[in-house]
Parts: sequence; C-alpha cells; structure tokens
Amino acid sequence: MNSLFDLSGKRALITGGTHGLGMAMAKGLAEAGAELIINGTTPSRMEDAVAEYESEGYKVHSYIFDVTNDANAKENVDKIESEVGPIDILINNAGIIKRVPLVEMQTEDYRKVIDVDLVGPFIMGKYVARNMISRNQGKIINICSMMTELGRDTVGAYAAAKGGLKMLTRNMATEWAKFNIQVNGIGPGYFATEQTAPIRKKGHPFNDFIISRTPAGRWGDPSDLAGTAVFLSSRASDFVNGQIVYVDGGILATIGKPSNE
Ligand code: GCO
Repeated sequence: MNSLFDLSGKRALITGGTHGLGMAMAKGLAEAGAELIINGTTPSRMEDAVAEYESEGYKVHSYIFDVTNDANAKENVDKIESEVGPIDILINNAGIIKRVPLVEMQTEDYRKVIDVDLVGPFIMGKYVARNMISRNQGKIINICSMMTELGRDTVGAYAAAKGGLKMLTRNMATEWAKFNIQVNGIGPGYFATEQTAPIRKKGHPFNDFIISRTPAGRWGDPSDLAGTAVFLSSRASDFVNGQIVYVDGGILATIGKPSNE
C-alpha cells in the first residue's frame, strides 16, 4: 500500500515554496521521496528558505522567477527541465491576497490579485503541461481556498481568482486527462500562516469566529496539508481528475452554530 504514495524518483516544482503552505507541502512531498524544486520571487527570501529546508535535511533546487511573467516562466520551466530534469509534479501554490472592500479597491490591485492567483497557474500549467503531454504523464495541483466556494467581506478579488481556479482546474483536467495528466485542487481551510497572521491574533474577532466556525475547533497547521498533497501527487490518485479536495476542518460541511452555543 505504501508504494501507492511513494514519490521516489519524482521531481516536484512548488511555486511560492519559500514559506507557509507551499513549504509545508514541499516538505511532505520530500518525505515521500520527491526531489524538490522551489520557486520564489525574492532572492533574500529564497536564501532563507533554502537554509531552512537544508537545516531540516531537505535538498532543494531553487529558481527565482515571476509566474505571472509569461516569458520568464517559460524560460525557467525550460531551464528546470534541462538542468534538473522532467517536472513530474507541479503545485501551483504562489498566491497573494489584498483585503479591501470592493467599492474601495483600486482596479490595479484587483488585477494584481487575479494575475498572481489565476493567471499565474494558467501560465505555469500551460508550459509544464506541454512537457508532461510529451511524456504522457504528470500531476498538477492548484491551491484553491475556502473562497473558492464562499465569499467574505474584503476578499472579493481573491474569491474571484480562487473561484476561477476551480474551473481552470476542471478545464485543465478535461483537456489533459487523455495524456495521463491528473489535475486537481486542494482547498485549504483557515491555516496558521503568515498570510493569516493579521486576522489570527488572540482576541481578534476573526480568530474567535474561525475557531467557532470550524468543526475541528482550531486553525489548520500547515503540516495538515502534506498528506493530501502527497496523495494528489502519487499514483494513488491516477484516476482522480478535476477534483478540489478541501482540507478545512469541516468548515464547508456545516452552516455553523450560534456563537453562544
Ligand atoms: C481570509 C484568509 C483566507 C485564507 C484561506 C482560506 O482573509 O479570509 O486569508 O483567504 O487564507 O484562503 O481558505
């Protein structure tokens, strides 16, 4: 049974793998035997990340490029394939959020969120899939969100992007399944990361809200995502296509309960 989840000999490219959920999923894939290729955009942040990976015994290949820049992304996908080897697994994890009420949001800020969170996965998926198609094999995982299914005040741009990412995932699956490429998504619930730090502070109303809104009664730990990432990267998911697997402590399963219960 273990061999179903064995990633030995597989190369995994994780965008935005320098921190947070991307790093946690990357470590999970490495534990299952994958060779790690990490993308980031900031040299200093990449340096710190490589040091952290290596301090924990993980060897990583690091590439600095912007997933929203078509030429830069293509150039680096080609570089990775020639310098490291074929990319067997792509995790489109790089993403940003801007929490602003829609009526106040600058259009360029809205476009930036869509660009990173929805156009980036398209660009990376296109160039990596071209090579996977030639090898008739590959795994692509798009990192979605609770906002793929639910709205929330101030995250309209992010919700639009992450909602679109669900349908992009389904369309990638539709077009590429015939080439033995499985494309799926992971929808994290609310996790304790840098990105949620501002709304997770003890006593912050949102922190209390999430604890009560999540049946598991806690924020997710980034390591809670590793198992699902390994599953969707391994041959255990060879007949799974176009699915979004929500790792959310039960949020989407429930309408919630009155705060005084
Ligand atoms: C927010 C949070 C969420 C989470 C995650 C939920 O402001 O509501 O940042 O967007 O980060 O995406 O799945």
